[in-house]
This record gives sequence, structure tokens and C-alpha cells, in this order.
Amino acid sequence: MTQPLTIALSKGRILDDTLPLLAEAGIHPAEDINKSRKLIFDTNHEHIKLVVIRAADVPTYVEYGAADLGVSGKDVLMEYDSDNLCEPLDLKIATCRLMTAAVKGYELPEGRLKVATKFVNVAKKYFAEQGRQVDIIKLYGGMELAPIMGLADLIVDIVDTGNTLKANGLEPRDDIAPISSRLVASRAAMKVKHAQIQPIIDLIGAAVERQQQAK
Ligand code: PRT
Ligand code: MG
Repeated sequence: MTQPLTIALSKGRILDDTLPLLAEAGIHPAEDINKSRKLIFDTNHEHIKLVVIRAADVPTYVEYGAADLGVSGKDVLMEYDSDNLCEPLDLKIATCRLMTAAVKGYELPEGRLKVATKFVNVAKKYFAEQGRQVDIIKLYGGMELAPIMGLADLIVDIVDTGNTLKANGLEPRDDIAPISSRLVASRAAMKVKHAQIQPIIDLIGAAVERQQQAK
């Protein structure tokens, strides 16, 4: 008998891109995920279950083996920063960039910078690599407000079209990393459950290829 295999999906905008990709891979939830209040879903594959959880919690579920695979933004994985996780596939969905931004035309002060972000670990690492002294101010959202209100010199945030920055009188400054969602697994599960996990990686990998070709 095959053990059920659980894939943890990130709720929110990543889910909107994940469901069509899973459909392309032939994995269909038993009911409409967007219309249900359930968190765990059966699929047309008897041994594959889907769970829908807060995006920031997906790496935790996967690292501790509560889910066998996950779909996570690269930004979330960079911030989580665990050696126990691996990324068998770049799903090439929910693409954007992690950037610094400041008030348009604002000249950065010499010396220590105040940086507001929810990506505290990413920001620390980035500015350390730049050799720049910073005070990181942790925010939970709405980062765009921080430079306008004088809370910070810079923010580290996700940018897609740049419209949100522009609408708030900000401008993008430096690129930190290109972002897309990844299929994530724990290194332990990749060894122990390889025979079960690999066929699913192959299914989804082929679907990614087909989606890219259709573009
Ligand atoms: O909202 P909640 O706190 O529950 O969770 P969340 O904010 O992590 O979830 P959600 O649904 O917003 O999804 C976030 C994930 O989607 C990120 O971790 C990225 O991997 C991915 N992603 C892709 C984006 C964007 N594109 C994006 N544009 N996440 C956020 N944005 C936001 C950004 O924060 C900014 O406010 O969109 C705005 C910028 O967009 P532009 O087009 O105006 O530049
Ligand atoms: Mg959000």
C-alpha cells in the first residue's frame, strides 16, 4: 500500500498560480479549493493530498516532515534559511524581485542606515555583504509607509510592476534577488521517501516545462 503524500500549498497569490500548474500536472483537488473552508483536500490521485497553509508556514511544515513537499516563494525560503530544505524544482510562478527602495530622489545618509522590512534575515545578510552598517526595523506589512513616515531610510520589499512603489512616491534602488515559487522538500524526506516523491517531482517538472513552452 502506498502511504499518502502531502503537498503543502501557500495560501494567497502563490495559490492562484499553483492550482493551474497542478492541473497541468494532472493533479486535481477533489473540490474547489477557493470555494471551500477546508484546509486539507483529497485529489484525483488516491495517495496525494493537498494542504493549504499560510505562505510563511510552508517551510516549517516541510522541514519537520508534516508535509512531504511544499510550494514556497523563494523570498520566504531565503528568510527561513534552513540547511535541511532543498528545492527540487523552480516552478517559475509568482515571479517578482526582492529589492531595496527609498523615497524618490532621497539621498541616503552616510553611516548607519535604517532599513524597514519583514525580511529581516535577508536584509541582514544583504547589507553585511555590502559592508553597510544597518539597523533593521521589523515590520509585518505595508513597508511602503516606512520611508514616507520617516521610520526608515530604505525598505527591503517585493517589487513586481513597481506600481505600488510609484503610487507611494518611492523608487526601486538595488536588486537583491529574483523571486519565483519553488517546490521544496526536506533533505531527509528526499532520501527516505525518494521512491514516492520523485514521480511527483517529475509530473510537476514536466508541467513547468509545458507552461514555459506555452508562453
Ligand atoms: O498576506 P499574508 O501576510 O497572509 O501573506 P503573504 O503576504 O506572504 O502572501 P501573499 O498572498 O501576498 O503572497 C506573497 C508571495 O507571493 C511572496 O512571498 C512572493 O513569493 C509572491 N509574490 C509575487 C508577491 C508579489 N508577486 C507581489 N507583487 N508578493 C507580494 N507582492 C506585493 C508586494 O509586497 C507589494 O506590496 O505586491 C506589491 C508590489 O507589486 P507591484 O506590482 O506594485 O510592484
Ligand atoms: Mg500579502
